[in-house]
Amino acid sequence: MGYRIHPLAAAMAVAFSSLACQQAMAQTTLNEVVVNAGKIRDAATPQQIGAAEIAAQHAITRDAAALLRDVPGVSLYGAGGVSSLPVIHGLADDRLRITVDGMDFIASCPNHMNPPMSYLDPTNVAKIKVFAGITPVSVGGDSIGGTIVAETAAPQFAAPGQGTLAKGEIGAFFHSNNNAQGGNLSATLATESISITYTGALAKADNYTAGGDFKTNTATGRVGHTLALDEVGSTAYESRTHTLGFAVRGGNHLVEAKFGYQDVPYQLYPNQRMDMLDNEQKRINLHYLGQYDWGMFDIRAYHETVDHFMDFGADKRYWYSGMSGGSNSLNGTPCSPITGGMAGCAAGMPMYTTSKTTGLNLKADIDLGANDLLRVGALYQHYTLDDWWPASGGGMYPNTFDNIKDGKRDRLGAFAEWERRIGKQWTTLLGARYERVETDTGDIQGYSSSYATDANAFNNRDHNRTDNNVDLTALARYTANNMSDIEFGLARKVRSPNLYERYTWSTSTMAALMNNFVGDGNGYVGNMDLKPEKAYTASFTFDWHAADRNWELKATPFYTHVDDYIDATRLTAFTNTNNQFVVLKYANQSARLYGLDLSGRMPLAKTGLGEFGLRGLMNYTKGENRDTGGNLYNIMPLNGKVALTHQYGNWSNAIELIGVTGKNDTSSVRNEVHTAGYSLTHLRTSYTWKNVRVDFGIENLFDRFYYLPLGGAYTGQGTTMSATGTYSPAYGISVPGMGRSIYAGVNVKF
Ligand SMILES: [Cu+2]
Repeated sequence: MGYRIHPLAAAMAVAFSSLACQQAMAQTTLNEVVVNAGKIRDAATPQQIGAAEIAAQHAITRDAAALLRDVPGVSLYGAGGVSSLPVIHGLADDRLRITVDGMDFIASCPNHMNPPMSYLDPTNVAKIKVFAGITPVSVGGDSIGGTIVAETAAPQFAAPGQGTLAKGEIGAFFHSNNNAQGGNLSATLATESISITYTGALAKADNYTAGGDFKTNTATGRVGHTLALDEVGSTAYESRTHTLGFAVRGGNHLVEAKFGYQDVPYQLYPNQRMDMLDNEQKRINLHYLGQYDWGMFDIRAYHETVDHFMDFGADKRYWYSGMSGGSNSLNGTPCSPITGGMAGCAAGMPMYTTSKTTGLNLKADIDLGANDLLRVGALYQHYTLDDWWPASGGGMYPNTFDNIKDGKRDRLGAFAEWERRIGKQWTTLLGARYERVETDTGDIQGYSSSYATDANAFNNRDHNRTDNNVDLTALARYTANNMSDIEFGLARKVRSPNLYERYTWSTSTMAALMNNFVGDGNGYVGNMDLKPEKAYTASFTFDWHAADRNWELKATPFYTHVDDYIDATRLTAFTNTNNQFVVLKYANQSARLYGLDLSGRMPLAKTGLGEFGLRGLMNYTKGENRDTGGNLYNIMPLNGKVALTHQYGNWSNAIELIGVTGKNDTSSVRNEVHTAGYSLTHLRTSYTWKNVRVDFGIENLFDRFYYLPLGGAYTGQGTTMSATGTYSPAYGISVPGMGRSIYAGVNVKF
């Protein structure tokens, strides 16, 4: 364990802290100019995570999805260190609509290593809205669960008469457990009508260690360095995120151009066979927002390219005795199979993915008098995907393996939504959305003739599929008095299969193991006959609160039935296999999910020593496959969180207690591994002085060992190509959570 702070980051923090005393100039954002306060109280009230909550997380996490962990109803699938997948009420990944500055990104990787939120660093997120219950059709589409709307900062302009606005922010952070460190910088230069902003962030971490010893398998001669007994293999990462924004405003009009570039040189995966060894995203986002007499008009055009590369990372470069003439190093140099098969090392298995996404979103809010608002909009998205694996050793030659070739997924949609206020107590919302989703691929080939049976069967069929999907939402909000609100609604939502679900074709165990975006260690084979998933959801939110929201208590029970839920069935060869990883084929079945979120907060005492308060959260979700009677995969067991908070002047402190019950309702078709219950304690403190914010804390104070309930199966070290666990990884180990970690962060505004 090291405690070294990057000298550059430290120097930058010191240098810029001298600027801390210069107060930021007065400024205005577009919202003050363009948006007048909504005449109608929104029927849907998403959970909103604002700048203050996000700032409090800067020192704690580099994973933008983790900013959602205190949102009722949300949990996270573990993945790479900066790319966990949000889950809302048991539905995750592509089942949610997740937008980043209004753009719909699609994970382009057979393991979904680059989901939408992974393109954001927490330091460049300004606001996140989570629609966990009923999602209005205006923010939904091609999803059956909730919606997450993540936004970077709105452009800032100088106030009238202010001249030039120049401001910025710089920060650095450090975590002791995995030596995670990094920094962020943002700078804005603006006049009253033109604004330019840059934001950048760097983050880097080693493998983390579990609390206490972890059952690692060192029997098979690991190449490179030897994992410590408590080290969790394949959890290191490095990420570099940059955005550059230009904005011009005049009168009631705003035009923006935002450019994004992210490069992730490596992000290792403890629950996948492969590691992400390069991911590059480039994006352009053009936006117009205007206010007219009749309402508001919003148009956005975007283009994104992703270049993704996978192979065995540092902890999976394995030599094993079954290989002819092998050794785990060559003249003392660790094997480097990635760069091309040094003699005696395990062969690498390069895998490439590229995608291009072009989209157009139109939205108009039309005022129909004081009590009625009509929202209409349209969406176009054109997505292309290629996923190929060049010939490599171990029988994977002489041809390139086409996993998805010339893949295409196009969406064309339109919606209309009518929001109405009835008296002082009721707001209602009715909406309908139509989407046409067309998918297609070209013909494919395997590495060799031994893949011919599957390849011919695939190539002999027509691959083009078109779905016509209709979403409907009815939502009402009733304000009984100044202390209670009820929000309730019904929705029908439809999602078309993604390209990997529909078009991955090889039933060979090796290829199937590569196609897995849930991290359960199993292999998956696509199914061209998949139909879209259709979900029917009923949800209520009871919201009791003080008139001034000094205290509040919210309860959200929910129920969703899904027709044609895309679950999976075992290939024949694995029908009776219950003690190893298996190969599954995607299949439409029916499912239901239900549960309850509870959340609340209250003041405890105001004393001479400051103000004390309590915050709490509880989530329960049950997911069932109605065809088999089994459980759905990766459902977060009953869990809760209580935080005792303390505020004294500029000091803010908290003790957080987290309790999670054992995961026993597991998916038997996947041989999903049970995890035991656990509890964790975190200590947090922060001090804010003028423009400086300092954070310090200890996570997992008592260094508890625990397994992540949604972290998937541990395949983070060893010959990770095995289904049986003959070599490491042994079948049946989950991914452990992080042991004790001290964190520190500093942020300076100038
Ligand atoms: Cu990948």
